[in-house]
This record gives sequence, structure tokens and C-alpha cells, in this order.
Amino acid sequence: MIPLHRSAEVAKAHSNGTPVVALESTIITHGMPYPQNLEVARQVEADVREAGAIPATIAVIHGRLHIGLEDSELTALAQAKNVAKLSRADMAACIATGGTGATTVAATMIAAHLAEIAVFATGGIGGVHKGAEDSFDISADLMELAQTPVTVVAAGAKAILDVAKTLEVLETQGVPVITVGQDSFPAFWSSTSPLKSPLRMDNAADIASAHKMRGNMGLPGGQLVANPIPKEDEIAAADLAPIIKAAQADANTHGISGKAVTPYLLQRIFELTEGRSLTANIALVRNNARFASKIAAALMSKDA
Ligand code: PSU
Ligand code: MN
Repeated sequence: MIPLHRSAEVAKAHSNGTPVVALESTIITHGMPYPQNLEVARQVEADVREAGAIPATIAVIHGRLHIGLEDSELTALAQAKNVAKLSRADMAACIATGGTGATTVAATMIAAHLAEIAVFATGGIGGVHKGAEDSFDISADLMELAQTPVTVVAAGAKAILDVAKTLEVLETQGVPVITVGQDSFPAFWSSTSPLKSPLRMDNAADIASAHKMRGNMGLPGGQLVANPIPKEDEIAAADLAPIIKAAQADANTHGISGKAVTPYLLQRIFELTEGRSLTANIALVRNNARFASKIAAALMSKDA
């Protein structure tokens, strides 16, 4: 048996057929500093409600898989120290041993699917790290997208990754990468990149239909929806390039590896941009939460 626990709000939505949007918790524990992380987590939940869906922030707390957190649980998680960062490999072990951990994109997808939630909003997914030809550091998020039927809304992939290689792996794994409203694949803090998006769709209804069609065809896996950061909130790619280079060089100097790489780079970039990266990050996560709510609503409608 899986100790799966829905919050009161999510349980109600589940039985009433109200659209639900899953949200991850690693962004709270490892992606942003306190107290902004708590403010953002609450704000993103409010954005989902305002858009007509119900938010389900996912985390493992004392061995229970929580689908939707009460405000007291969210507050505790945002301040907790040494919380595990859970992916496919370690999630079951954490639940089985009564542990507490935040869920990455991969783990959140697994939990959402178990709870029958089809849409998930986040900031950015993990991908192929620079230098992966030596380190073999490729996020389990990519393989999860290939096998778990959840549509994930992100703002593209961060330039801390090798974005071209990330797109190649997604193609090899058979993951549809759909950019919203433009031809260029967005680069997280910047709305465009030199890379062309494999697919483009201009509205939530089409994305919901594509999600359903994969299911009808018996194709496993989800979809990656790349939703560009709003122009007024973006940071120019040229401004970021030297900062990312410096952050990567620091990570190498300090021998950062494995799970620690992404949180380290995010924190370094936050420092080097004097907080600008966080302001942009907040804007894009909120934008993704609103768009994911539209997809969740479209999935509930008969003609999707
Ligand atoms: N990218 C971001 N912010 C994040 C993450 C990625 O812009 O917070 C987190 C997500 O939870 C993602 C995880 O699933 O990092 C990927 O970690 P890794 O590269 O270790 O797989
Ligand atoms: Mn990794």
C-alpha cells in the first residue's frame, strides 16, 4: 500500500472533477532561499486557484506522500534544513523508512500520476549538464518524461544545462517538446534561444488534445510544455552568459557533483545577479502555473 495523503482541498477537487495542477517542492527546499521560497510557494498556489484549478504541492513528510500541503506543512518545509531531494531512485526508500523529502520534477510526476493528476507546473526541468560527456550527469527528469503520462509546464531549460543535448535526449526518448506561441525554444530566464522548438502550439486546448491522443494511442510518457517567460520579466541571454560561466567554473573548482550541482549553480547565479535571477524565476513559475491551470481545465472538457 502507498501511504498517499490528499489535502482536504485536493480530495474535494478529486471527487468533484475540478481541475488540479501538481506543483513540485524541490524548487521550495533547494531552488530558492527562505523566506522568498515560502512566499512564492503560496503565491503560485493562489495563482492556480485564481485560474480556476486546485493546487497540489507534492512532498514526502514523515513517510507519507502528500498530494497538496496544508499551510503549516508548507511553512515547515520551506524552513526545514537537510531535506532530501527525491527523484525516481530514492523516493520509495524515503517513504518506506518514514523520511521527509522534497520532490524533483521526476518524483513529482510519479506522485501526480499515482494521484491521477495529469498536469504539473514548475520553473525549469533538469536536463543534460554541460560536460555530460565526461560526468554522465543527465537528470532523471528526462527519462521520467518518457515513461510517466504527465504534461509538465516549464519555461524551457536553463542555460546552466547543455540545452541542445537536452533536446536531443528528449527526442531520443520520444518526448514531445511543445513551445507555447513561438518557434524558438525558450531559455528559462530569457524568452528565446537560438534553438528551434521541436513543436509549437498556441493554446492550452491543443496541448490537452495532444496529451489525450498519446493516451489513446497507448504511448507511454508525458509532454514537456515550454512556456516562455513574459518579455517584461526576462533577463537578456547575453547578460547571463558570463555569469553562468563563472558559476560553472566555481562549481568545478569546488568539486560539486551529483544532486548538489543544480542547487549550487542556482544559488551562485542568484548571488552573481544580485537577486535578479530570482525575480525572473518567480515571474516564470507564476506564468507556468496559470498556463498549466488552463491545460488542466481543457483536459476536463469533453472535446479535448
Ligand atoms: N531547475 C530549476 N529549478 C529547480 C530545479 C531545476 O530551474 O529547482 C530542480 C527541479 O526539482 C528538478 C531538479 O527536477 O532540480 C533537477 O535536479 P537534477 O539536475 O539533480 O536531476
Ligand atoms: Mn544530476
